[in-house]
Amino acid sequence: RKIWAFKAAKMKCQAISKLHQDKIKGYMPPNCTYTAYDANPDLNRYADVRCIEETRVVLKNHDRDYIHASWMRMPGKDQSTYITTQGPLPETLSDFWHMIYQEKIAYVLMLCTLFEGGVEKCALYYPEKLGEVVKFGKYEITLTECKEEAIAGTIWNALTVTNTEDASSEPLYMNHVQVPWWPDQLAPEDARPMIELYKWVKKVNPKETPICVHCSAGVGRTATFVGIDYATIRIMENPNIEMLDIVREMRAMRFQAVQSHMQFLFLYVVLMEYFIGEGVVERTGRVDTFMTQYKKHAQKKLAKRAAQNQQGEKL
Ligand code: PTR
Ligand code: PTR
Repeated sequence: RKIWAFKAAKMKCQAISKLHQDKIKGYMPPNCTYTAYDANPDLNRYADVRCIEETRVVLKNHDRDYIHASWMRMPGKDQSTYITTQGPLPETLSDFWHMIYQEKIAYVLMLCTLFEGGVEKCALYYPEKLGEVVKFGKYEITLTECKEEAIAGTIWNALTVTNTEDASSEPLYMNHVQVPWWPDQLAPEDARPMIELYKWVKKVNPKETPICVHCSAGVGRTATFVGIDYATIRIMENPNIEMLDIVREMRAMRFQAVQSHMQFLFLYVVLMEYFIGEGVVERTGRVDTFMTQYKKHAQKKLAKRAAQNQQGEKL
């Protein structure tokens, strides 16, 4: 089934156009409110990245019920569910672990590094050495195994989380997978490692438990990754759907999902590569041209960012 050949050709012009970019920039769905976000400024990493009330993850039996985290449910039956969240702050470390324990998360995907360009993007919330134990609130987290077979340039560790205040409670065995090669507001030049990671996550994570994905704000990189799953399902349902509409739908679940134009382009490229791999889209000349243009654009932006980061680290 060549579902997407037509769309792939059409989108080349659309995706790059300024008009298209402006349509998505700053788009906020109507009917979303931000009550708990507004009430907890100290628990939000960024003053301009809100947390939607209607989809927020509510903490139970904890000091407070708020964390800057949103449910992203994939459309249709029997699909994965994601929790998308900001990189924990020193103030929210025990909230983060409470959420992981409460929702029995088996995989946490970290799409950022602790520091980027000399600026802190995420608090250290996990042990870094084999056997090391860290404690946040009532949760003790132990690094039990550094996995060797990590894929797509990721760092994969196994952690055990125990609730020290309840001796009868089960420990939680979970995996922490870090992608250290994706700078914020930008996107990788090559779609293939992302697809590899996406397929792997789909394979290893049981659907009964949500997958927790975070970066720094938890909106740009995070929702672009979750967007692979979401958009794949929506396009298979309706090959004529517009990517703009897909992003708008995602933004009703997570504020500023797929934050920048470059991430929007990247999502296109990932989907095309994915569908080409699945044999449902043809690699036509137009598709190739688009991919090549994207790559050049990405390389330029990434090189600029690397130079800025070097500058930042020197200061
Ligand atoms: N206004 C902040 C900034 O641009 O620095 C907020 C922000 C930070 C927004 C990072 C998005 C960011 O990207 P990500 O969601 O991928 O961490
Ligand atoms: N601060 C910008 C924003 O308003 O979201 C971040 C941004 C970064 C926007 C990159 C767009 C970007 O990509 P491009 O310049 O390729 O459109």
